[in-house]
Amino acid sequence: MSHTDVLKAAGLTEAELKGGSMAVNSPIDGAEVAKVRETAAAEMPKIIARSQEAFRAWRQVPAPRRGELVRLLGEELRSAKAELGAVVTLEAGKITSEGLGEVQEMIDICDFAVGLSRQIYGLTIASERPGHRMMETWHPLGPCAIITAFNFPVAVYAWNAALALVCGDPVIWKPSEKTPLTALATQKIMDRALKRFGDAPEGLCQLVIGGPAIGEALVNSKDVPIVSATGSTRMGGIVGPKVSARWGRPILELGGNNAMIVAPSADLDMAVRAIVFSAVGTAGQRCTSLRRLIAHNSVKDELVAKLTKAYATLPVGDPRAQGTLVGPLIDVAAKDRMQAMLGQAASEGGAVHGGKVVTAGVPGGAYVAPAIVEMPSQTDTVRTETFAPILYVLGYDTLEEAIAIQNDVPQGLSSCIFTLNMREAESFLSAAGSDCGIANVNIGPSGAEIGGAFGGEKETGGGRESGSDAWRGYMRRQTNTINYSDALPLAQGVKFDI
Ligand code: UN1
Repeated sequence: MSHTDVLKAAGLTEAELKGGSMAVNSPIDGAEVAKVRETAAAEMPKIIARSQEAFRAWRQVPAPRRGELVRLLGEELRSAKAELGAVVTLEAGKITSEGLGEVQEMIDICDFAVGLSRQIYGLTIASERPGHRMMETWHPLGPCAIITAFNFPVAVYAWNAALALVCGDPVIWKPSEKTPLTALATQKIMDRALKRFGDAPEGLCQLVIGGPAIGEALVNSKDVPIVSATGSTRMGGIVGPKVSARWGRPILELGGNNAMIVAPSADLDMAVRAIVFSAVGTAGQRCTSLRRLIAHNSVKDELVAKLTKAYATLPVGDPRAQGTLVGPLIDVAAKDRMQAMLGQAASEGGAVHGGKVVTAGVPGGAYVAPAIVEMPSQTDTVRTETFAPILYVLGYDTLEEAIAIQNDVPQGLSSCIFTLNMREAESFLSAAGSDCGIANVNIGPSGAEIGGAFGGEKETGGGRESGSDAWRGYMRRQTNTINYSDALPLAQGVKFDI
């Protein structure tokens, strides 16, 4: 199928594809596939006002009824899965299975949110005063801006939108400038769900397309109490303080520098499979991609030998072709950055295996062979997140040392250990173990299910999205004390008789 056919199958019209000035290129071949209309910065106040108006109506709709909209969205996503997955592949360069997996992640979070819409529970708390009862109630908070990155162009939107909507918050979505087409296609799916729902307020789910000026309008507006932003630590370092300075609530999911510790008892064959998926899947462009391998010195050489062998046969190429495991990088700049970082690692004493630019047998675009780099120590290059398939390998002798290396980076998203030793596994998960938001045993650091809270510490930004009780970030908590007695006792035994 041609690019245009893929886009048309997802419902995008000629006017949407040609009606603007913002060029969209496919990483598959670098070709320009559309020129979409940008939202003007001057339109933003009206868009935000519309969202506020939608909020006033939506917050009064019972949560289970709000869940019905998300249930319909899940249904619509199920029937559009193949078409939307293909747009993800076209625009983000993911292999077919990962493009479909991303849509499945949207469906999963919709299912989760539908259940949640009947489980927005608060506590009942024992009061110290006779004839009193305490409880807490969770209320909608207001418009939620969702700023997403190119690498998960639709799943991360769905994590936020599905929760925000059942929590009673309208959404305004600003996708990456690199992936507006998946956003337009998703918005059409959402519009179908809204139509079937019937009486959702206008402006409940809005999409804005463009660059920093649009994002800034959302970040700076007091009428947007929640700003959920996914992207680089640099971006989060600007967005977070600005939102906090106006007393808004930032939910940040920023850079990761995810590691795997491979202990002497590890099942090496299983570790190899986990390493290859998490280090080269999505061409190393997941926030959760494996970037550092910390292997016990007794198994390191054997592991590197197995890995270099596996890497040598990895099918790199057109992500639409059956059998391809490594698609393109998002653009030429990403490829250049990868090459520069490999040069830097080599100058710090790294032994580089693979990592070359691939030009033969690919349809254009920026394709690379994944790299393994054996490093003498954890240098600043290793501590830097490079959004490309580079796997740095370090050795260790004691678990304590391995955990110290694992934690000695600015980011704190995902981590894992491969071991069959229970003491090691539990130490890794303990308070003195991994300092990341995600820590796994005998599973790689990427490919998390939606049921857990997703996010990380330190420069990863501290936000939590997706499952568990991440929904609380989209609501305000109200503590209620109710007096059903005929007296007015004061707490803490204070006397104040008049
Ligand atoms: C991201 O890279 O921003 O755990 C999200 C994973 C996916 C989500 C990644 N479920 O790899």
